[in-house]
Amino acid sequence: MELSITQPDDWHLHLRDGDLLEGVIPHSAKHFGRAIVMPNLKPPITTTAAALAYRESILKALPKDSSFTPLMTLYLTDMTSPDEIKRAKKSGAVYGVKLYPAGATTNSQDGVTDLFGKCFPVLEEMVEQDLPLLVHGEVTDPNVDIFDREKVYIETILVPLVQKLPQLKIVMEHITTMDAVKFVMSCKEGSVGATVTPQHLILNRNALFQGGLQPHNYCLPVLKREIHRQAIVSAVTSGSKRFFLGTDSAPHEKRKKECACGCAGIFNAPVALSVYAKVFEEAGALDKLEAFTSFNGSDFYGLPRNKSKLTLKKAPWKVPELLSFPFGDIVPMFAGGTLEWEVSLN
Ligand code: OTD
Ligand code: ZN
Ligand code: ZN
Repeated sequence: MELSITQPDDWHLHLRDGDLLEGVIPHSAKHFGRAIVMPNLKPPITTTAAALAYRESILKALPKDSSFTPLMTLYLTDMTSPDEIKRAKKSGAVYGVKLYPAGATTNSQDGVTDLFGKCFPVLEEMVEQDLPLLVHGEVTDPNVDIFDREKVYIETILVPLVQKLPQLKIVMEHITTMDAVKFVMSCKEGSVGATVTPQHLILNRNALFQGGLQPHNYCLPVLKREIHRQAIVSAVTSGSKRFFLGTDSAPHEKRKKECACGCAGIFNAPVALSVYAKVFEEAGALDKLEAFTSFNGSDFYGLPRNKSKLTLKKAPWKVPELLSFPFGDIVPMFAGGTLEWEVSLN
């Protein structure tokens, strides 16, 4: 069996910088036409000038024949100014502003502490400039159970935000719960969308502990119960335009995952399309796959769909155990496993 689909885009990607960038970027550029590049570097990409410089280094790191296009984002802080939003839009290179609640995930310590206060003028300017807010939707209160942090964020931040600023375009990133599905479905189509990762579609929280602690399945937001996984599978395979592909591929060196205080993040770029295809096939919804991978995201962002095609072949292939780079090793998602859909490039 073969499926020919319009080339997909990745609407949520961590490309890192330096050696790591050079090592991982070919894996995204091979399959995806464009990607929304997350700004959680050290230091974070908080200005348009920094986003433009980062964009240059991404372009430099690309394989020679690649036409991959990075779509840049700004990292929102309590200090971001409305003028910075104007500059971002004017640059033509920035496509969204990323909201990390301070402390919610990797390199989020400079994130937002006062969204409805200090950040409000910036949000109003984003409406003006038609720049979407990309949200890591989890509360950071240590008293809230880690499995409830998305639900509580929706109730305490997203519902009031949509009420206060209904014109603001929002992407709820990497949704993991039925609560998030319900929230997105309750909003106006085209104004609130969501990205969905391969791991949250195919794994539930048991995968963190199967046969022993599994650090390579640890990411944030953390994997959830099976009922939540089923809810997001139903959402993406329903054909709704509100949900689109965002891998959240987040590479860390093996030694930083396999240690006493392992980093959060799953490097899924090499396997993402195979996993999405498997999920849609198992749901009997292969006819809905292309809209999810290749139409819904660009339509939401108001960008043209890709013109080129890519073929998915139903053929088993072995995921490498390890990817070795001059700086160290990275363990990909499903390392050493066999996947059933192979990407073949036209
Ligand atoms: N989650 N790891 C990272 C980011 C994401 O919240 C995220 O988007 C990372 O390493 O940058 C992770 O587990
Ligand atoms: Zn996030
Ligand atoms: Zn991410």
